[in-house]
Amino acid sequence: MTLYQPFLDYAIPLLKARLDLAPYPIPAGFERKEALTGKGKKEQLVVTTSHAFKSSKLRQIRAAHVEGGDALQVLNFVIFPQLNYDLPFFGADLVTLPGGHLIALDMQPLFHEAAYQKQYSEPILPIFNKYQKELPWGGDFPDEAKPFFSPAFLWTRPKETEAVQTTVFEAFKDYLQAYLDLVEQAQPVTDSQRLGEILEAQRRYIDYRAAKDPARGMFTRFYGEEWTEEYIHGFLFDLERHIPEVQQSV
Ligand code: DBV
Repeated sequence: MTLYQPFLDYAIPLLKARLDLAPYPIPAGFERKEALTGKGKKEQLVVTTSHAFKSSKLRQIRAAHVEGGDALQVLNFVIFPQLNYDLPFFGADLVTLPGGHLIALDMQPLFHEAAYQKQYSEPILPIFNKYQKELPWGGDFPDEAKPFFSPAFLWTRPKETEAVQTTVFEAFKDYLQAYLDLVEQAQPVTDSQRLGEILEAQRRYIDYRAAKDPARGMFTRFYGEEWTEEYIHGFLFDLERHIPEVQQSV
């Protein structure tokens, strides 16, 4: 079973159609990684593949796709805008574990000012409202993560795999299309104070996600600590490694 491959098969051609898309380098050893887990009848191959692109307004568009049988499917898909745009991050965390499905979809804000919400969250609320009935609030999540989510945060734990294949897939398409609308409309920021605030907000978000990556335990078990830490800091949340060159291009 490959639950989330259709999501990628939808997203990548859409990005190509709507953006001036170019490849983003994936460090050696991270394009594809395999491990054999379990013993005897429980033996299971776990394959992680990485995908990455950029465009003139988006510094890094990247996906990590983990496939390890019916009880382990993950697609973590995040878009990091260039530092001279105040665009939110596109964040999708689509997770299937033995305990069930866990879905997070959002345009994760840099700021919480009223004007920012009006520009970047309000346009998404009709989509959020459309799905909220079928995909109800998923319950507790870490308090310290709350500042990183918008009022349109879709957070849900569907009981049925079919709901992931239908409703969640439709929601993912609508959120991604709406995000690309925001990207299309975005104008570069030139005010130096605002540029400083954007850098600070991007760092806050990315440093948090690298520090608290909920997949750290899983990756460490499969592929070891060294590979995992380098994957997190050198690919999944890599801004700190690229600060000199990204600042130059602003
Ligand atoms: N999550 C990631 C990356 C993943 C990934 C890069 C490549 O950020 C997968 C893989 N998320 C993943 C896995 C789990 C979760 C859980 C494997 C299950 C962990 C487990 O149960 O063992 C949203 N993802 C979660 C949870 C939340 C999110 C709230 C459950 C709570 C938790 O375990 O911490 N997405 C996540 C999050 C932010 C976000 C916290 C914060 C900004 O964007």
